[in-house]
Amino acid sequence: MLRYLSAGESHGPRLSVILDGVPSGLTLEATAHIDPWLRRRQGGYGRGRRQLIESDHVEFSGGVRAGRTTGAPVAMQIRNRDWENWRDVMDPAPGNEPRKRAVTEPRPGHADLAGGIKYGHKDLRDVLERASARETASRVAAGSVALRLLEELGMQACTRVVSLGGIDCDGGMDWERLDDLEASPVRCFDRDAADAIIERIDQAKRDGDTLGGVVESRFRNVPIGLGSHTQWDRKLDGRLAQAVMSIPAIKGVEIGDGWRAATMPGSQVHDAIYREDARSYFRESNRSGGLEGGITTGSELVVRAAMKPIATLMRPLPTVDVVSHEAADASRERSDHTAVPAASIVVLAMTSLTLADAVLEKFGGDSVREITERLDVHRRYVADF
Ligand code: EPS
Repeated sequence: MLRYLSAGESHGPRLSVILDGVPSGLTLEATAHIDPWLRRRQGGYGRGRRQLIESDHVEFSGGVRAGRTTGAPVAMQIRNRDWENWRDVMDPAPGNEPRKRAVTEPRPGHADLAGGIKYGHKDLRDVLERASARETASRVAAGSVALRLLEELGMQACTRVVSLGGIDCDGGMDWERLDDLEASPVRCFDRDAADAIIERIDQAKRDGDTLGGVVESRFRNVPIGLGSHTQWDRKLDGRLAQAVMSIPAIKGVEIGDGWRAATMPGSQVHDAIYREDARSYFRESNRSGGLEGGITTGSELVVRAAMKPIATLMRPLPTVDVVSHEAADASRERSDHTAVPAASIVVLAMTSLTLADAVLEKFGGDSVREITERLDVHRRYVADF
């Protein structure tokens, strides 16, 4: 079982990540396998000035020796460079009252008010520092390790933006053009749509507004039989939805045709089954998104997520000051205008964690060697079934 935990505040000294259950013998190098994903998460058109300060990099503090995992928990740290500017505000030592840079005007759409009431904080910074999407850097660090394992076992992943600010930029999936996603400022294949999206982001910036969008993560060469139909909490579609829905600002998760399938007759939704000796079982469509009954079918796993616009508005919505109880403008923190391209990387991280967990559940193994052997046996079994 793969277990992930993180700690750390947006303007604290560092983020701490623990990933427990990583098998031994996995080649793992921060600069080669994790930092590139951290860099991608920091990017994308529409990010704010914070990303000019940060330069995310993972330092291992457990579980890795000489470029290989040992089977012990993988522990990682990511420094917040901005902490130097917040030492006084974030100091854990007693004192420091009245609070510097206290926040008392909750932002509609953020955790500020509900979290403040729940934990009893009138300085809402005690909530927002952890609710901040800075935390998603931890998810990407852990998810990159999970992805490394999936790739070692022969799977391939892709993540991209399919709409932003209401502009569709899907343009269809193309595994041959993954480099184009890296070059795209909004991580999509459709260049014309990308230009229109950039204009819309610039307009939102001028208006003091923010934008949401839809992202998609895919995996191919996924073994048949991950997850299970036998119990509600073992269904892989449910586990993926939980993992993705837990990402800040995600308000919807879709697998395969998702919402569209609800509008179509069954004959146009389900994927007919064929078999040829050379190919075993196969489908000519993949409207299920690679999952039937909570179990992987071997078709591409396709997960989409809808991200709402960021809650910090430079032209703020009305709110109420939690100390004076007077009407106020919601607080304005430096923030992003959109983080949809970044969210695509975070969705990939969370889906990778869930998928790697399901792989370990089915194929077990303390080492990559054991898992590979079991996977080979399984592939032969499927071919003959
Ligand atoms: C965030 C507000 C901004 C974002 C932050 C998420 O931070 P700051 O207030 O320091 O400018 O930059 O995201 C990150 C720091 C990150 O690395 O993604 C928020 O309120 O959620």
